[in-house]
Parts: sequence; structure tokens; C-alpha cells
Amino acid sequence: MIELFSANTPNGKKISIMLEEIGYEYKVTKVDINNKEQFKEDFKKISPFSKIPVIIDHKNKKTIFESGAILIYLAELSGKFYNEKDKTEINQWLMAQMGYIGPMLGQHHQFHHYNPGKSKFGEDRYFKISKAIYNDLDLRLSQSKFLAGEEYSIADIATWPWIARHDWHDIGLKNYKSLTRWYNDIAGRAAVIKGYDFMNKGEKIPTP
Ligand SMILES: N[C@@H](CCC(=O)N[C@@H](CS)C(=O)NCC(=O)O)C(=O)O
Repeated sequence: MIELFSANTPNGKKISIMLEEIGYEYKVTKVDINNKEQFKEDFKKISPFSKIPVIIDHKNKKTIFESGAILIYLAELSGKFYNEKDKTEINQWLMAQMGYIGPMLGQHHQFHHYNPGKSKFGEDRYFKISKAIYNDLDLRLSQSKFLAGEEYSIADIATWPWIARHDWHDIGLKNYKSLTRWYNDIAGRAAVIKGYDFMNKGEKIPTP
């Protein structure tokens, strides 16, 4: 059994979607990051930077933090969504999500969605970068069915929950034809619908 320590955020949803995709039994332990539960001493023991998500694989007695590392762990354990032949390609797109797409869209959320009017520089900077990310993903997906090639992979699972916040981005997802095609394809997967609502709030995936 996998225990998932998480909150209802894009990084949190990556892992519930993956667990649904591989059909593993899991239990969610909520970490209320708005009430600073991530800073509790017990949680810091399993998450050195006090961030969700974290998993404990109780069967194999392993604790893993960092969503990209968790996705790789679960992919290798299940033998799914991390094809040997595409590994280098998947790694590139997964690292791009972890090091660029997620952090930049995350800043866009901070300046544009949560704190508008506080910093024109921050708002403009991350709006511009987020638009560039939409453009770059759209270009890639006009050439390739999924991010790392013809098969759905952990790179898509890592990136999709961030684009699922498109209504916060105000960029107009529907104007990006290939990104929308990819987004809708993934949004229609039963595991994604279930993993998206892993907090069981009846949450629906936002349409473009
Ligand atoms: N690189 C980390 C980022 C994790 C992350 O930023 N988690 C956020 C929620 S999406 C968090 O725990 N925030 C609480 C805080 O920063 O205090 C990963 O991908 O796992």
C-alpha cells in the first residue's frame, strides 16, 4: 500500500493521477499547507524542504519526496509510462516540467492569481514566460502526439495538472490548438478524472 501525503495542488495531483493510472491501492494523508502543516517536525523528517507530495511505500519500506522522483519510482515499480526506448526523451520533458514549467507557472499563479496588483514587474514577467511556455508546448505537440513521443508517459502526467490550471492563467488555452488536443485527450482518461478529484470533492476538470 502506498501512502500519499498531499494537498490539492498541481504537484499533488501528479501523483494521485499516476497512482490511478497504474491501479495501485493508495491512501491519502492530507497535509494542510495553508495551515502550515508541512512545517511540522514529523513531516520534515520525510520531506526535507517541507513540501508535498511525498509517498511512503509501506510494502517496500521506502519514502520518496519530489514529484518527479516519485513518478520515476512508481513508473519503474509498475513498468508503466516510462518506456526503456523513450527514457532519454521522457527524462528531458520531465526535467523541463520540474525545472521550468512548474516553477514558472507557479510564479504566475502567485503574481497573477493570488496577489494581483502587488508587483507589476512580477505579473508581467511571469505572464510573459507562461505565454512562452504555452507556445513552446503547443509547438512540440503539433509535432508529437505526447510530450516525449507517440506514447503517454510520466512527462505528460507531470505537465498536465499544471495546464489544468489554465483558467487561472488567462492565456486562452483554446487558442493553442495542439496543446488543447493533448489536454483534452488526457482529460478524458478515467484515471485522470479520478486522480484529479483525489480529495473526493467532486472536482471537475476545467474545460478549455
Ligand atoms: N519540486 C517539488 C515542489 C513541491 C512544491 O512546491 N509543493 C508545494 C505545493 S504545490 C508545497 O508543498 N508548498 C508548501 C510550501 O511551500 O510551504 C515537487 O515537485 O515535488
